[in-house]
Amino acid sequence: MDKNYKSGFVSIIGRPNVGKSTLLNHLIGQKIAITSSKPQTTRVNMKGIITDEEKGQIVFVDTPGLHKPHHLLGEQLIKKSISSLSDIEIVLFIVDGTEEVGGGDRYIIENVISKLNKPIFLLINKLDRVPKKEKSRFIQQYTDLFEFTKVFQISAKHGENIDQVIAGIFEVLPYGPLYYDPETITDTLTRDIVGEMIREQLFRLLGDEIPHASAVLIESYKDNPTRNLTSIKANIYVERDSQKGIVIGKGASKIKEIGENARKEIEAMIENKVFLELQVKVMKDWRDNKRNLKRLGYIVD
Ligand SMILES: Nc1nc2c(ncn2[C@@H]2O[C@H](COP(=O)(O)OP(=O)(O)OP(=O)(O)O)[C@@H](O)[C@H]2O)c(=O)[nH]1
Ligand SMILES: [Mg+2]
Repeated sequence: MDKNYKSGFVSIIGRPNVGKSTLLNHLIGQKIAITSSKPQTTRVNMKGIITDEEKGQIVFVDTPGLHKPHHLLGEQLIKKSISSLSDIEIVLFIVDGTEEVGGGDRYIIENVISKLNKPIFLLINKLDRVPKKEKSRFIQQYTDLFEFTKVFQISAKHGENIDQVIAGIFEVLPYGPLYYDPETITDTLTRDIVGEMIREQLFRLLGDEIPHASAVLIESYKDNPTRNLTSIKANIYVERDSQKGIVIGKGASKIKEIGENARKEIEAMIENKVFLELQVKVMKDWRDNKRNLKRLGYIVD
């Protein structure tokens, strides 16, 4: 290891739907975290790692959006986000630059960020959609509330000013070891990302309520190298019978569409042909049941 290497963990936090997972994917140049136009998409802390041969290594941690929880699930997600903030070097606090500062962001600044005593970078996202005349006014609103270490206006979706954020991180990071092999981009298992990709289609293809009441578990994942085929069986869990009917759709049309879209995403990621079998099951009120949350992997002992 080069003694001039810098390294460390960097958490990405913010309200739901501000673009945290989109940013993570852009940072590592590959899609590993799922995204959607609906809030509360992310349910896991997912690491994305970049290694610069000369400068060092940054381990980013994408987190669930901070919100007021209405279920045990939400409480657990917020715990996860907050737990990502110990043992890290820098926080990237992302906000939606198309809106004025709101109660949610104020709450996070007052109750989370200002208690951390770590370098906090403010990333004002969705720059591509901010009217020119509003840009400086919105920045002012945030910088009036807190003294951020650095402030960037970015577009996570279009990759604007992301290189500057990375350069800013390397300025602040301490010298340190490589935590992961230089080729590693995440420590999340492929099969877990596959489960997320199925869940992403639920967020994209179903209304507002059902995606939040859904979970996915991979039942089996088998590579068949002689046939260049990966066979995957997954269960989609919903909370009620009526939701099951909607996920399946008329003549199974919805579940077919979900399966086809997810299969294409998975094939692109693993670079192999995929046979995907989906089943929809009811797990009653799983979002408020500790045992079920454990079973689904949302509570880890
Ligand atoms: N126009 C525009 N849209 C963006 C940008 N970044 C993200 N989005 C969109 O914002 C929505 C939310 O993005 P996500 O990355 O899922 O947001 P998130 O913060 O991870 O959300 P949660 O996981 O729910 O907390 C998606 O529809 C993205 O395409 C951006 O720079 N510009
Ligand atoms: Mg997310």
